[in-house]
Amino acid sequence: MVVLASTPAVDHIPLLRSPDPGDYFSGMPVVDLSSPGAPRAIADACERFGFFKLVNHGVPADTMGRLESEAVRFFSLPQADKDRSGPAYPFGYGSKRIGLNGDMGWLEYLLLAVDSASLSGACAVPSCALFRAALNEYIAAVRKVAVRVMEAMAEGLGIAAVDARSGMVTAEGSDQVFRVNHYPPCHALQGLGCSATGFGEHTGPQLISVLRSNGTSGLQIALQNGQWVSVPSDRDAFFVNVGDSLQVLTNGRFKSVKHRVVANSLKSRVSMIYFGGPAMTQRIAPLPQLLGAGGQSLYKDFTWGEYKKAAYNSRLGDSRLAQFHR
Ligand code: GA4
Repeated sequence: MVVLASTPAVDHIPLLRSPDPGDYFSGMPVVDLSSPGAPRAIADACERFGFFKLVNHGVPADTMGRLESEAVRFFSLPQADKDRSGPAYPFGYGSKRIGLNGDMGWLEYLLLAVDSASLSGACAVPSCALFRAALNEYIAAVRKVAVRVMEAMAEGLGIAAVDARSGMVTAEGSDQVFRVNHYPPCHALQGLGCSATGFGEHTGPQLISVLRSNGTSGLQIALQNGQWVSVPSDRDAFFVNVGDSLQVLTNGRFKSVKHRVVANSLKSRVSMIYFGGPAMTQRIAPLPQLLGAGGQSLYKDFTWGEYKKAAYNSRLGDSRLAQFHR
């Protein structure tokens, strides 16, 4: 019998306790981006959870729906066709293997480079014109949302947007990444009380991430007391995460939130995530306005390029910020 090294089975994937209805997070902060209270609500959620749900964000349902259908169509292609869009690193199609150091999850995905407002011209994946068009339309829209959210964060912290570098994610040479994930149902574990890990626990290295899913649940976040809670899914909303770099910019005031995805045993989950990172040479250090009385940064100085390199040398679940703590 020939065992293909490129198709690890579920026994290579770490397991998690299956979520039950009691795990649903009842305290989810929901921010209406069109409301005057949004900046304060965003800053408050980022301090308490590093995470919030965003509604009234202005991205048309069509833009979200088109990308979802194109992604479903892509992931339904024969495996050999999808593999032609691989490997995942630096950019392209990947399956089950996450990062470069042996992490595995019950998913397949596309990891894509974003250039100014759209997919990088240098990245030929995906080759389908309709999928590329849907991606570009969605990315341009979600990127605007990311900038509005960063501006609101600054306002909520009482800092002028220009000083808070909310433009970092759109600055010349900014390092933006987009990922489309497909978590197939893991039928093999149905009824066993455990589930396959879709994407293992981690914090995002970037400034922020903006996620949307098809409405199949699976996303969990860790509260500050370490308790894992399930995020009730909502296909019309975005879910915003604070990343490690934003935690540093705010000198620890905003919390980079640990999160993970549990694969469903019955339904497919599709998610699309925009990761806003700064330019490689950008220095990541606390904003002077947030240094407080002592004026001390909690972190050693580093550039985004240095942090990203350290991230790719780490395992998914490692605490990447720990090595930059003073
Ligand atoms: C987590 C956030 C983004 O999905 C990502 C991931 C990246 C990858 O999948 O290649 C990483 C992971 C993420 C953090 C640590 C490293 C890098 C896998 C991994 C083990 C695209 C990113 O930028 O960092």
